[in-house]
Amino acid sequence: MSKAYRFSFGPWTVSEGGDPFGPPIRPTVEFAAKIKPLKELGFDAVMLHDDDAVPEVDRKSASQIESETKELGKLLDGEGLVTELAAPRLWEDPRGADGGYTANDANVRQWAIERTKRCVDICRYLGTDLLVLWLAREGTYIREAKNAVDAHKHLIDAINAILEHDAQIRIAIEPKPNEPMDQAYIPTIGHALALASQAADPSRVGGLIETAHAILAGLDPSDEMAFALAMNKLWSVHLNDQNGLKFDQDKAFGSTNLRVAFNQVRVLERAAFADSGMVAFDVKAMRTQKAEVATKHLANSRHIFLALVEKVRTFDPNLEQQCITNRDYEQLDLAILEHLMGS
Ligand code: 3MF
Ligand code: MG
Repeated sequence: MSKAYRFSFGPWTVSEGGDPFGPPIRPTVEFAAKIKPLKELGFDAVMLHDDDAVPEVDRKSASQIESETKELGKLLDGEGLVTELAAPRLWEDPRGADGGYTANDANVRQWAIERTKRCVDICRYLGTDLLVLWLAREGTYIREAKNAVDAHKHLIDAINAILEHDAQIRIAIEPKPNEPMDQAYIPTIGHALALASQAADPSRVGGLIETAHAILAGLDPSDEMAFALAMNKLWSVHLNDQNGLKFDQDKAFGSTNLRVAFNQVRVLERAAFADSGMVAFDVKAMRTQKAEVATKHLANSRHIFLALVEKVRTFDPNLEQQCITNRDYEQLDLAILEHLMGS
């Protein structure tokens, strides 16, 4: 029997509702107020960006980073929360306009690595060994802007510098095929794990799969997860939903396609993912949602996840085996649909 699922929360998922066509519509919630209701909502851990932990992290001394991070650690402790992971937010800094690790400017590449080392230190002070790299601007708007072969080598150099900085740190690459860039360099988990295999210590480089990112790549998220699981490289998940090929919607888990959600839960459940990893929801409240109820997307995602765990556990294994033995996948298809509909 696998352990109970543990859920992790990113403060950016409680947001003000701004979009490219309209300003924020809900007031900003301070970090401490965001994490306050988490336990009640059934969350166990937080995911942080480096500048959530230490604002203006680039301008702080090593000792300031240590003391500010440890202060945050106490706040989290007080709420009974642990830190799942931290991630360097390179994409919001003007220096990272052309990417960080793959920027054409060598000084920018150096800055990106130095800032990431600070994030590794933050991980250590918060008691986690997991650093996530979402390679936001590591790509191009036009192919001619960068030498793509060099860019991939720069990514390996950056990974090696991070690994060398701390002998314990593990890097989970979060692939995404586009947005903000027209084309990102590491669009799928296959790309991420190929990169991992070239690192100085491949055992410390793995992946994080986000539902919407896989769908944007035209792939099935459960198969992306299965690929990583087969290689013991699925170190976290960002569950959400996505209605086709458009901007990254970060809809509540299961909102668009319950069957695709079921299959993600099924692959995690069958691999006993709960024994080693946490489940996070990278979800966004609809812009229409009023401030008082702007955490429902998180609570609802967790609710649907747990309901689907039950659906996975209660699907008749004999019926499944019979259909597979008879190669009667039409029957299997119907049985799954009926099970999901509760009929
Ligand atoms: C973007 C994302 C990011 C990452 C986050 C964690 C802001 O599409 O998914 O969310 O998940 O930066 O590292
Ligand atoms: Mg994500």
